[in-house]
Amino acid sequence: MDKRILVLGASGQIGTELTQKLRELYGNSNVVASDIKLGTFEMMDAGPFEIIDATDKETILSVIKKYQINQVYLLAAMLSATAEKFPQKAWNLNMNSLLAVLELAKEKHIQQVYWPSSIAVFGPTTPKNNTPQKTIMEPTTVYGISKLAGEFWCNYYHEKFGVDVRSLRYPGIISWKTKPGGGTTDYAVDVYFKAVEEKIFTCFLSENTRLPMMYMEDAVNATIQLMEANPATIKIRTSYNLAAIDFTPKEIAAEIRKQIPDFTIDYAPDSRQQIADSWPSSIDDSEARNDWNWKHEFDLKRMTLEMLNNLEKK
Ligand code: AKB
Repeated sequence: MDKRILVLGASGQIGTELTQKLRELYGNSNVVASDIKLGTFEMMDAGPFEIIDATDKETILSVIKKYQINQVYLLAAMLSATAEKFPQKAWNLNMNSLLAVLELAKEKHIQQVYWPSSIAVFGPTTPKNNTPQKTIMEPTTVYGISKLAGEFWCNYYHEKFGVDVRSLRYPGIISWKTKPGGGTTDYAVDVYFKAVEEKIFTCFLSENTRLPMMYMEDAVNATIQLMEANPATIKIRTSYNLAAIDFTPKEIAAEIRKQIPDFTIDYAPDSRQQIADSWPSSIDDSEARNDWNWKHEFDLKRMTLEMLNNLEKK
């Protein structure tokens, strides 16, 4: 079957690069980008673009029909720090968009769904190091609660209605093309931008806060690999643990200093510290590695070189 893809939330941090990669792989005209507002010139120029509110099932359906879409990547979401400010709005966006797309899949308008979960599904009572796939999950953020509920909705639609929905628990994602917005792991992107622009960075997390992270290229590859995998190999229909690297603000600063020796960092932890403290430090993703052969390519050193080289050119 030819892939005809709709990306909801295509202008976000992951959406931007995932859309670009999907267009490279499956052809520009087969990948419809959409967001609640207009996208960048590059995105709208390269292929079809539609304005869609991801919670509006009828509009999604009309676009599915217009382009004969068979796969939806749902990336619209409110991230952890913003969700704490707007809990109701976050719940509505994160849940209603997912339920709309799962219903469309159940009604057989589309054949496959991708939906991202997050390390935010874990909480302060979860084992912190090498967090297993199946463990105590008691999230204390609105975002984490919505992701955990979403995971079980995915599993429910799969078990009950045979919906082919696939999901990954992303760690913090780091990229130089599009900045994230409203997350707790965002410092790990900001630090590179500030290192190149001003050689100084004030970090909103404390120096020894260790969090799981991943370079964007690995995240995009993992996503597409999961969606391409033979359904028989997908044994988890909630969401897969996914990991690459983990580090602290102090460690990323030391790595940056190898390239920019006069870079300095100081620390002014804010409300996001509490969110970070409730999340794992590292993740055990052996199920993903065993079931569909996931492996990451970027370590901290390689990612730092890529980030700094690209930002300097930019
Ligand atoms: C956030 O910080 O909210 C996100 C996430 C880990 O899901 N980057």
